[in-house]
Amino acid sequence: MGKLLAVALVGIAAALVVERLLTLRNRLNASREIAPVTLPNCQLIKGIESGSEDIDILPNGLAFISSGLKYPGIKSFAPDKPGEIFLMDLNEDYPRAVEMRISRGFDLASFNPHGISTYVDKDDTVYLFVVNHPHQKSTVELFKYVEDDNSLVHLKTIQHDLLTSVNDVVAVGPDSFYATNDHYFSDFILMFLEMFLGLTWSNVVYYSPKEVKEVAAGFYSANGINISPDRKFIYIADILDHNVHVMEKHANWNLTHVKKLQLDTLVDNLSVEPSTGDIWTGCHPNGMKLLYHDLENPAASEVLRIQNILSEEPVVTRVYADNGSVLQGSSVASVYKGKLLIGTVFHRALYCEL
Ligand SMILES: [Ca+2]
Ligand SMILES: [Ca+2]
Repeated sequence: MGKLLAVALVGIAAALVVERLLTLRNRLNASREIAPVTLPNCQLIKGIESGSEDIDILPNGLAFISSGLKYPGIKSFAPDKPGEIFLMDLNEDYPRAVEMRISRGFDLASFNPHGISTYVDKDDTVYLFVVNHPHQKSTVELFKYVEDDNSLVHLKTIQHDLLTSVNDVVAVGPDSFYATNDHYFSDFILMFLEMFLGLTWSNVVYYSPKEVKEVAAGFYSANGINISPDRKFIYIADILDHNVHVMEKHANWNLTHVKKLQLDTLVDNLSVEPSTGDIWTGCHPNGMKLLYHDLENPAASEVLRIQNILSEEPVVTRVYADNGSVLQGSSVASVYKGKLLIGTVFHRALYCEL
């Protein structure tokens, strides 16, 4: 009887592991292949060789690009090189990416930039918020942009017990923001276990110097976050649940659920086009290829434009799709006056004229 029970328990455990593996394969869209969607006027951006995970464009056409992310379990083409911020002026006829100088007093050697967000204050001061992972920790670095010499002055490093595994931020003031934690755990093994077990412990946190609080929870993995042009709604991508959540922002900074738009791809960062309110996303059609980097079978890229997300029938358009032969692992897409920038987690960046 004892042996029978042991065999039964082993059988149940094995069945549970197989069930979890199959569920994880679905969460990663592991069997999806994509049909290409090409754009006629695109070129790879010179000088960006090891990632352009997030891109934020100011209303005047200056694009900030974070580059050189080192993230547990994900490929890096420059594992020993510190990360960088590039600047591109999209008003130029042939925009170039220029590496920005960062002021002294900031530890550049451990700079590992991830999600970014800009904020233009009433006095026109431009602030840049950068998620940083020095030594695999999570901080948010606050910089001031100095136009005269295209440099960034480091103002402060923000660390908090609720900011554990930060992926992206959206600034809502000169020193306040919402942040997504893509996992509950920050340790690599525990992060993988969290994903394997399909736990929904990922959340969104509001941060200001006076108050820090969780404002949304229950995500498989909250990733990109952004705000509507009227600043009433917050958009959050759940990368492992293949959707975009719309949440209403309240006077006390709490968020309440409005709706969720289901897609068929792993949605990474979200950009909002100021003039139309359209959401542009960089997506991973197949997350397995992103996790298991193989040059013979690289991670693909996919850009979606979501129009009228608040309406009964939002319109989702696949603007660009590539099997990785041109661009691997797209994580962001952002537009300015008919010009599209597509960034990637660890690969290059693409500039297109629409
Ligand atoms: Ca961002
Ligand atoms: Ca991201």
